[in-house]
Amino acid sequence: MKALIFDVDGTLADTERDGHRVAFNLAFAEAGLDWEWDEALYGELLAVTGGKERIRRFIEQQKPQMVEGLPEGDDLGEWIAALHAAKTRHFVALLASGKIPLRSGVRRLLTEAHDAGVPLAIATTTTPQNVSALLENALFPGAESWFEVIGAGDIVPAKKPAADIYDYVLEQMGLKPEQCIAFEDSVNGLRSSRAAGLKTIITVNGYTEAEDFSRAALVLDQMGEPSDPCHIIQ
Ligand code: XBP
Ligand code: MG
Repeated sequence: MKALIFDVDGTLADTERDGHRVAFNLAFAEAGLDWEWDEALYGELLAVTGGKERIRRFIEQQKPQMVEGLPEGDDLGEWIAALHAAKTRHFVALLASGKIPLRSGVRRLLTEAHDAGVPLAIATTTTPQNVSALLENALFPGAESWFEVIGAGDIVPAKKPAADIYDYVLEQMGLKPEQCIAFEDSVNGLRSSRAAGLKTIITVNGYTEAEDFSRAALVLDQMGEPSDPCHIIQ
């Protein structure tokens, strides 16, 4: 085994419900939009990976009067990008406040792998700024140096469930999929890692526990600690 490759959101930390979702709503309020993504709606919108793509999908689903006055065409793309940049600023601030801890067993597993000299990498849809802020604040300052490659966000043309981000990480590390294991939390993530040929371990969370993980090598409730062990779901 030549490397462990980790997804970020939902895998390293439970970032969606109380992190990204809250940051989106703060950015909407700041922009004077009367949009509010509650927990249920956000759970549906999570089917779309990528924050900019998720905002666009929301706009496409709205009745005309909810989105009247928004720019059209390329201007809409720029408007969404600016709104998403504001959301990222709010999310980074949430991480800096220490509000979002690593999930159970993640620090233990990363530390054991690092100490055993097993290379680590990240393959995520979220933005690089968010990865840096999570590692700095929830793991330890300078933790980015533990990861040989951090593949994040717009670095690839197609986001998960496309294989692109995992293919990118494998290519950057000069490794074959059969030499690595991927860690994910969602069916979109599993589709991506499997499309790249990677054996995948899933740790489910509130938003993903009902999804179809039949193509995973192992499905757990968490990575777990000796005092709070994981349970094998599948
Ligand atoms: C999950 C995603 C991301 C986050 C929001 O990424 O799909 O879009 O929900 O982050 P992963 P951004 O599970 O692959 O880590 O707004 O920065 O996209
Ligand atoms: Mg995820």
